[in-house]
Amino acid sequence: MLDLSFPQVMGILNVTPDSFSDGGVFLSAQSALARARQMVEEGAAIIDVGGESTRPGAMPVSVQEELDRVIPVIEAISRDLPAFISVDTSKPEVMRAAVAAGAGIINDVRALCEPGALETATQAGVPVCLMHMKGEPCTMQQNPHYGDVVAEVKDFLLERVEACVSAGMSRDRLLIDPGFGFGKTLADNLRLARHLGELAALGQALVIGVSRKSMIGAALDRPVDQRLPGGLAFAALAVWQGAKIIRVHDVQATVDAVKMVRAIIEA
Ligand code: YH5
Repeated sequence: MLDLSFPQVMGILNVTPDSFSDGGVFLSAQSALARARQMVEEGAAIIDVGGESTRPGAMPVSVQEELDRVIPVIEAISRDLPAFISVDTSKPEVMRAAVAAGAGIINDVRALCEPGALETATQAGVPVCLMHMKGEPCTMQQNPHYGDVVAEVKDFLLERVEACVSAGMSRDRLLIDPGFGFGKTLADNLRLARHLGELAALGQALVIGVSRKSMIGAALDRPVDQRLPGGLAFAALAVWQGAKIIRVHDVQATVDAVKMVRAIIEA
């Protein structure tokens, strides 16, 4: 199992043609593998392979399309690289095939809420990251509203953890993620960031993903290619508050930031 006694970096591997952060360049399994290899060399412990775009306004992808995108890449990474593989999907069919192909973590932005997902993930027997999202990717940024965002996210994640445990999953294999940018205003995201310690205190390994997201753009007024310093500051403060997995595009810089914070924590 993945060692989470100290924080680890998860490298994002988009295999979507419409993913503008990676320019849609990593479409073939070979170039995806090359990108994964680079992220492992830079210190990523986990490679998160995703074939569905969950950016605001993104369109749904068919099961077959998603399988065609992610399975060859997971097989290649599993064969060639010393890394854990997570599969960023909400579809039971993709979860099943991905785990058979070598994925060791299911990362579901819909927290196993899709029909059949909870049963499939339980059967698969691998750790699962449960993420909070309000609404669906196509509508989630249309006027999101919360009473107390920290309490709502916490209650949702606890409810999903209990649903997984009731289904037969072991509690120590459940990771939680507040879902930065998923149906949240900038103020909501900042409040969550300020209170990450409360989520870490729930006892499940805490995952966060803010890399290059609009919330950094909005906080700093920076375009997508100038959000790394903001992302590093965010990662450092997340690790300080107990986050165990940081999901990013920029692995090397984030590994250094995480190592620096770790050195201070262990001083
Ligand atoms: C996450 O937070 N996010 S996909 C818009 C961007 C940049 C990046 C430029 N999957 C998460 O990465 N899984 C995604 O604007 C995730 N946590 C977990 N566990 C969205 C993404 C992105 C979106």
